[in-house]
Amino acid sequence: MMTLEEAPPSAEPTRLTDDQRDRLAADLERDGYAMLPEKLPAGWIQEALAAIDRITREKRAEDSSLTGVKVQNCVDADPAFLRLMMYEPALQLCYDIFGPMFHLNQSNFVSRPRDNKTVADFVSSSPWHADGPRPGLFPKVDGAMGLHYLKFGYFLTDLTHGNGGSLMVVRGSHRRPELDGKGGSFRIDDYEKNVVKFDCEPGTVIVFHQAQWHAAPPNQSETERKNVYISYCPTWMRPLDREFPTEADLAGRTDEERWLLGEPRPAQQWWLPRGNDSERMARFRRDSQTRGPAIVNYD
Ligand SMILES: O=C(O)CCC(=O)C(=O)O
Repeated sequence: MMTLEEAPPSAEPTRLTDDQRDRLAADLERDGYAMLPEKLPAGWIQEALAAIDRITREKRAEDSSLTGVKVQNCVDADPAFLRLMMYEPALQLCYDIFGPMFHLNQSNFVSRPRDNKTVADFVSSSPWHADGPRPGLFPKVDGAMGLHYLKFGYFLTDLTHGNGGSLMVVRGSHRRPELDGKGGSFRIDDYEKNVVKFDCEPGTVIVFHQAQWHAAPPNQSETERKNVYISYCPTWMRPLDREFPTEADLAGRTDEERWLLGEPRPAQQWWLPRGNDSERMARFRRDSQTRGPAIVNYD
C-alpha cells in the first residue's frame, strides 16, 4: 500500500465527471452509500490529521481520563475542517441531490484509540443506528425514510488491517424502517449478507444516506482511528449540531463558505432563493449544466 508520504502531491481534489456523478447517484439510490472514486489529496489528509492531533492533545491535557476524543461542529475548530467542508466532489453530489439550496448540517471528528471500553457512546464505538435524532419519527416518503441529509465520512488513517473499528453499513437499509423497528431485539447477524465494512486506505471518502443503518465497533488495533464526518441538508432544514453564525463569525469567509455556514438572512430566504442565491453554488453544477443557463429559477 502507498504511504501518505509516497502519494502523488495532488494539491486539489479532482472534480467528478458527469458520468461519475451518475454512477454515484445510482449507487446511493440502490445501496444507500457510495465510495467516492478518488481519495483525499495527501496534503488535505495531513492538514486534517495535524488539526485532530492538536485538538486531541489539548483535550487530553485538560482531562487526563479521556481516551477517545470527539469534537462536534469541528468546522469552527480549525481551518482544515472548513477546507473539508468545501470538498468539491461532495458538494457536486449535494448539488445533484438538493439543487442549489443546501448547507452544512453537521461536522465532527473522532480520534479513537484502542481503549478496551465496551460502551457504544459514539466516541469509543458506535452502535447500529440510523442518523437522527429519533430517525424513526422522521416523516416517511412512500413508506420509506426521505433523504434529509447526506453524510460524508473522511477516513484519514489506515483501516486496511481490519480491526481498527471501521465504519459498517447494511446495504439497502436506507429503504427500511430504522433497524426494522426491532429496537432492543435487533441482531445484526440477521442481516449478515448485506453488511459492508470499510476497511479502507487513508483518504477514503464514503457518502451515505442518513437513514442508512450504520455502526463502528471498538478500535482493537494499535493505530488510532481518526476521521471526520460532514453532512449537508436543504437550507430549509436547521442544522443538527450547530447554531447559525453571526456576521462577526463570518469575517474572512468566502462567498461559498458563508452560504454553507448559513449567513444571516430574512426568514423566507431559507426556503426559496432570492437574487443570486441559486448561483452561489453554481460551480458545483454538472459540466453539462454549467455551459447553459441556471437550471433552477424560482422567480
Ligand atoms: O463511529 C463511527 O464511525 C460512526 C459514527 C456514527 O455512527 C455517527 O456519527 O452517527
